[in-house]
Amino acid sequence: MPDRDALLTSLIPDLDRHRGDDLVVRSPIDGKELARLRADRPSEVDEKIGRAVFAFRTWRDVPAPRRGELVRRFGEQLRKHKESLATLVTLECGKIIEEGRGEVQEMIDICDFAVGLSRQLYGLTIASERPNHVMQENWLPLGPVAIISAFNFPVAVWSWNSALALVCGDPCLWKPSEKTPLTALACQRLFEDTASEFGVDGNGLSQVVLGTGEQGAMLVQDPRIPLVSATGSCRMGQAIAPIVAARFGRALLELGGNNAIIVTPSADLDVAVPSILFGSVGTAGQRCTSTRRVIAHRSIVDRLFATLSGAYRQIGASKVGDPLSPSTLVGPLIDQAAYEMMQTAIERIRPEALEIVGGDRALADTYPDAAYVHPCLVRLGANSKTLDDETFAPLTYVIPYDTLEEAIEIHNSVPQGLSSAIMTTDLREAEAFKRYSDCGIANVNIGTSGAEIGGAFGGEKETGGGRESGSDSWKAYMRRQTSTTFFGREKPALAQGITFDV
Ligand code: UN1
Repeated sequence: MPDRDALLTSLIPDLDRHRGDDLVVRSPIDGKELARLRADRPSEVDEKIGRAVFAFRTWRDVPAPRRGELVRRFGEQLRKHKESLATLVTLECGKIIEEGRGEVQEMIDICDFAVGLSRQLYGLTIASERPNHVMQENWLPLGPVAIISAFNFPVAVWSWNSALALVCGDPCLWKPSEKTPLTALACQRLFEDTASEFGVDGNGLSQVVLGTGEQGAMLVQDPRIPLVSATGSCRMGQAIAPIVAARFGRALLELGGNNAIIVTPSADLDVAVPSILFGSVGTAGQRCTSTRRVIAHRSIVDRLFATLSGAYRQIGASKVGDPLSPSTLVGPLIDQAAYEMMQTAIERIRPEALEIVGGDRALADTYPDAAYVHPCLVRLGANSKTLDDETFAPLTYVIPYDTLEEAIEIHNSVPQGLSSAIMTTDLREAEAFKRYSDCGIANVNIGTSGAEIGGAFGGEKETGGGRESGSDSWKAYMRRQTSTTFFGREKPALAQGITFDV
């Protein structure tokens, strides 16, 4: 067990500046208090937005590759502090240390990606219909970006946004989850140190706004912020989207998932089972990409359920525990409320369940103030009611199917559309699935969680439609300008062949 105070003061030397009584931060490992912090007052949020607007005026004129250099150096800092930051991630959000390291690695990877991108913010050259005209597309910095992040990826999702926003020329305002503000302060500190060595005011380019929904709402409402990138529940997205739309801002939404894996008769179960287990019980089922449903062909569902339930029992018996211990695979839920939501979901499905494995509280004697659970696997019949809700916990339903069409119909029947997977060795099934899955992510022989940063990340339907991280997601952080230049000496022609002789 690391010395918690020593870890906090080494990563956040100015922690005292943030102390107060508004936010009580507890470690989900044992429910013990880590710190009490002060939330930003409305006037302070306003001031921070003003500072971001001011920083934008100079940052947008710094050449993009130079902006990339700052992000490169930030990536170096992250490499240097990977172990301590990963430990703080584990301490504050409860994911196992191996995944804490993975989360910081994801930050390093997106920094590398953004550095390369800083020399590739390409626009098009478009053929003009008029003689001696050049038409081109320019991608220009957008302005301050608000990043609202969730507890489960307390730092990686911020970095997907901030690394891209910074190379695109946009300062960032970060409102972390009230459950994980310490990791945000640690990242801010590393960023400010990097920025001051680089010779810019890091406190304008990136700022943390501490608080709850109230402070988040101020960012959402403010017309000085052209882009709000928010990760959280569908309910949160439904509240944010109309407010941003009413002021003609852009919202980039990463909301709930209800992800499924289809397992076909041709699947290699040695490939399928580990993917299902990581997706279902990894991160204690608290990823937006976690596997919530396994839709298995009737011919294999008995065998699959037997194998999975054996693994669930084994994990429940010996692999649930302190996430800092290297042998643990399932850490605690974030808090008691998450535990209660899981129990409510289990009670709701119980009348229809053919079999339920796990789901009860674990380690209650050792950690009376924390919420550890035995991961839960529920076997259902073919005609179970639609499982519309995302339960943010290790709770997975196994559902049988007869035809692939039916499997895809069950798969697409939920309101969310984030991640999906099929386990098959049949090329036809794989291609049909990619075509008809309605999700932003559709994997073959890979589970639903654990996406690489290089692809665009996000989903359709109630997941919100946003794409962040890789591919061309950077375009959300810039404004597109079409520019036509006439360089001839003759009288310029009008488009569409119009004559307008005076
Ligand atoms: C999230 O849970 O909000 O694909 C993000 C994954 C991770 C990111 C999850 N790279 O599971």
